[in-house]
Amino acid sequence: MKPHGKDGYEPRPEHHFTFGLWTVGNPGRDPFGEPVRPALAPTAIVRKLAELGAYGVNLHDNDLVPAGASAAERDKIVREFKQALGDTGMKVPMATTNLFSDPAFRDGAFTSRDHRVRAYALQKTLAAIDLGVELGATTYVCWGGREGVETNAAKDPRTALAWYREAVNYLCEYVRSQRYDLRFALEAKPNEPRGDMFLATTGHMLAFIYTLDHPEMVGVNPELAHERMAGLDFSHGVAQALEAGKLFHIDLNGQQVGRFDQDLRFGSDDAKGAFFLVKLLEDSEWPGMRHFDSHAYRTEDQAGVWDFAAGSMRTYLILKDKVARFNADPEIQQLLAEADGGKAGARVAFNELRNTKFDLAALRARGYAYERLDQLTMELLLGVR
Ligand code: GCO
Ligand code: MN
Ligand code: MN
Repeated sequence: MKPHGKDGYEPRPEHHFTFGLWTVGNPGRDPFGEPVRPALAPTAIVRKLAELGAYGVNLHDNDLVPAGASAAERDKIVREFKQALGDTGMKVPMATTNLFSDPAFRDGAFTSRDHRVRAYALQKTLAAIDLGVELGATTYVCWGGREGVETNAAKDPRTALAWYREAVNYLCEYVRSQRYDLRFALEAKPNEPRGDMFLATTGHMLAFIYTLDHPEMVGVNPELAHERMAGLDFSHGVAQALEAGKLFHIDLNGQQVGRFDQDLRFGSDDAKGAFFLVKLLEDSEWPGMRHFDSHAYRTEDQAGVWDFAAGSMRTYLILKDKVARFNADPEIQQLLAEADGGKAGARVAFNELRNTKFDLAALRARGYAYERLDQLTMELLLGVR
């Protein structure tokens, strides 16, 4: 599996890799320190990512158009940005709104206790939806950065959920009224920046979606780091979304369990977890965007940021190649087939099942050889197989 290029791991647009303007544009500010890198112009980001082989860029409203820009300023910025997209062939598949930086959102946006803040959040989102659609986006991510609490004295979580639902319903109605070709992808996070966030995991989000007026318009945007922060197996949440036809988008990165939101380079922390995620996406032939929601270490200068971006895509492609090897590995495949205990028959009738005699002694005594299977997987990943 070495199609083109030097070693077959060179990203190309057809791989559908995307980055947020806010990811490679992250200046390295953290709660303890100032930015360490200068801000990059969105047009410069577009050109560099195109050169590296990405398919597109995603953005928050304010990543492109600064808050408070006049209509004329907005139009000029958008025109120049479109020019860069046109010159490079880069796409904007996803757009979103920043509903967390403005101090007005300190108690949440869609779930703020103050109804005026909830209305302002909707107004800001409608404008961001218009911008996204203008740039060609067909997916709209809702990440409720401030949708949570530090104290449950603040609000009844059922009321907060009702406000949240009302907001998403309103947005769906807007998209329908405008006849936009746009679907929503809800992104869960367990905590940070709020003490606890509502709809903490992809599973919570999935259940919530079916309580909406237009569940068909809404799916999820699971993020690796967020599920790992909750100590969960990311690929299980993604699998559930895939199975339900609700994986509308994905945020790839790296994260150690039990830490702050690290947003590490994809595959840099847990190569094995990343491998099984890529396996899931590739085996299911998921057609969506491979979006990296992560940023370079704060230690890096600009060159390090581009190393980070190139490395994210390269790791994905290396893991994709490993997946093909795993699937074609006769020993691995044989172990899997043996674990099945022969071929399963069709669903049995109740009476037939009632009368079936199982060799329980054998079932109780058998092993599954998963130690061997995992070792072979590790050897494949470590490059000796
Ligand atoms: C985070 C989130 C964000 C969102 C982004 C798009 O933890 O900061 O992951 O990066 O994905 O705001 O909605
Ligand atoms: Mn995140
Ligand atoms: Mn994210």
